[in-house]
Amino acid sequence: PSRTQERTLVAVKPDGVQRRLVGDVISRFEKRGFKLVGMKMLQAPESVLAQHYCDLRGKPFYPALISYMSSGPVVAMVWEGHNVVRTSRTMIGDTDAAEAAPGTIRGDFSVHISRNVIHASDSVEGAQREIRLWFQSCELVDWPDLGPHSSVS
Ligand code: DGI
Repeated sequence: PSRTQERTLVAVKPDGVQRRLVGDVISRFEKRGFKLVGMKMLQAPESVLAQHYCDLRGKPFYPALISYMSSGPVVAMVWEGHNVVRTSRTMIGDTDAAEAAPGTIRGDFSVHISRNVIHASDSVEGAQREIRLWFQSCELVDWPDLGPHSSVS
């Protein structure tokens, strides 16, 4: 049943929205077989960004990171499926664009770590924390998956 499936938070960052990459990102996750259970466009509040990146407070790039993430809307999504946290990290590629393999989202669309197009949670616990931070539970839709991926557990 879908409720026992893993979930992750994916967000197209302001540069990705500006560059019209939202559709491509959604398409990659859909084609991979993951199930979209939440999605919204928003201007991220600084309080959300501060909690989202609390581990990085104190890093020299932190102020620029918050300013970049506030520079325009983001598209936040919750994707569900077997091993979705780990597979999403593989799909987005290395944090540093120079290390991101071609074929990954960052490897195809980014040249610099500070404009790396997309976020995806890096652990199951992190994903749970981030989903709670970005979405209210009523914004997540538990629709029945009748497709070819429904029996994967
Ligand atoms: O989970 P990731 O986004 O792959 O990486 P992270 O959680 O270590 O860092 C969050 C974001 O902070 C990352 O997507 C881009 C930015 N960042 C991380 N390390 C650096 C950085 N930005 C700059 N300019 N320099 C860094 O060394």
